[in-house]
Amino acid sequence: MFEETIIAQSTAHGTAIRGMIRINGPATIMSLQGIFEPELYAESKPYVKTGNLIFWGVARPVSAKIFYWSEGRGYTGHQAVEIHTLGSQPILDAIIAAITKSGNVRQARPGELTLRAFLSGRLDLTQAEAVLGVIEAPSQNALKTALQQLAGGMTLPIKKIHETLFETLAHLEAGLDFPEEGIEFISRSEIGSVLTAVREQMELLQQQMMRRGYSNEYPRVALLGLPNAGKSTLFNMLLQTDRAIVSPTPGTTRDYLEAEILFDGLPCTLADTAGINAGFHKDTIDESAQQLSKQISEQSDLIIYCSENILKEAAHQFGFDETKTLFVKTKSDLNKLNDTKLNDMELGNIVLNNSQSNCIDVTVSSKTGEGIDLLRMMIAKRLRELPPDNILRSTALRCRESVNESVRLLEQALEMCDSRSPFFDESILASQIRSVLETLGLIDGSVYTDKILDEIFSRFCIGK
Ligand SMILES: Nc1nc2c(ncn2[C@@H]2O[C@H](COP(=O)(O)OP(=O)(O)O)[C@@H](O)[C@H]2O)c(=O)[nH]1
Ligand SMILES: [Mg+2]
Repeated sequence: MFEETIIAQSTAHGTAIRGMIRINGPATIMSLQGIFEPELYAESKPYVKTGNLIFWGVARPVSAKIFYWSEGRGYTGHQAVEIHTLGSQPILDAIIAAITKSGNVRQARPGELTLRAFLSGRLDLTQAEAVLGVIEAPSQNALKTALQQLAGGMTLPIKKIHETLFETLAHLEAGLDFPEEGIEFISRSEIGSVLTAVREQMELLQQQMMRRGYSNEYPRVALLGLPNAGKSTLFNMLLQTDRAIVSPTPGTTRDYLEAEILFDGLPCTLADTAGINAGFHKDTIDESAQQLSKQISEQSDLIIYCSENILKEAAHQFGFDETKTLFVKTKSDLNKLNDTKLNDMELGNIVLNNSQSNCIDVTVSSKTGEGIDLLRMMIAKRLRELPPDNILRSTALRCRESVNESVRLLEQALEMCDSRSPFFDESILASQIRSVLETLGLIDGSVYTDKILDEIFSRFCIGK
């Protein structure tokens, strides 16, 4: 496929001050003959040239800058140019039409340039995914994650594991080559301790992927609290719609709703959850709703704990992580008498203590709108403080299976190394380690299938 030369507009379609077109492949320079002045040559070093584009259909020459990369250089490692010129869409269309007319150049498919970069070893698969992560980053934090991954954030740990396993395999196989001499290049227990260390590194990777697999690219914010605390009303208030079903009967929200929402320009996924059951209905639906709340709180980056009477102990009872919780006192328009009554009903064994009120972060009323803006600001502040993830979600979802499978295969290899196991066959262990390597290779793309490539690169747009 590298014999083909491809072309694509890399800047967005439509009006812009500047536009950029990429050509990639062996006929790149040839394709610009008669189109760009002065004449260009396929030199051995990259260069930048300013000149004019001259072609049929546009009356006057259009000034342009050509950035040239020789074979072995640049993003893809192939001969390539970028044409930087006016952002006028008709001009960009005319350039592409003139260049493709020769028949030596065809339109690039989505993600084809990054695919070329991958196939020629300039990027591994996790980095290719990070390219998309950078382009599509919805926030500063998401961008940090993508840039870290692009810089090789995942490549390095996986390379290390690869190297260790390869080395072990080499020792093991060296021993297999000299069976008569009885030379042992590495002992069973030595292999065992190497594999134990590798397992630790892989488990770390596994944990990161599990965590990342929960959330989308946006941080997750969940409204939690007892039934009737006013979560759904607050959800609607924050969304300024009537998406959540609000009802005066406790425990109506048994499923949960999600919406993407901006707080001070920061995107997040806000989830309205089922109330945490405090003994209202002990039926099975409530148990599963409660389960769901617990799960959501674990998977959230920020919890908005809602209660008409906030007590830290209440959240404590449900096992929340207080460091990622905002305590919101709801229904501030209601009077104190009502509060006490509801509090007794809600919390049963927990006695209302006014000194506890200092754990309230903000007091709101969805009826009068009191405190809502402050709450929005506090959420935004917390979102800004979240640490960036170290793996993109798309990568985590794609690789989770492979990591789980390689941990499983590695564990089997470890069992073989156990001195208590009566059976030890070095060649079986060697093939087991090879399976681990092959499965791990799916992550960085040292092993790949057309299907994997298709799934990744079809998500790109043309010109990337
Ligand atoms: N007075 C008053 N009532 C509220 C407020 N927020 C919610 N409610 C009422 O409290 C009840 C339960 O609210 P809901 O949002 O369904 O609670 P959830 O179970 O936590 O989702 C409903 O009757 C709401 O109208 C508020 O700020 N002030
Ligand atoms: Mg509700």
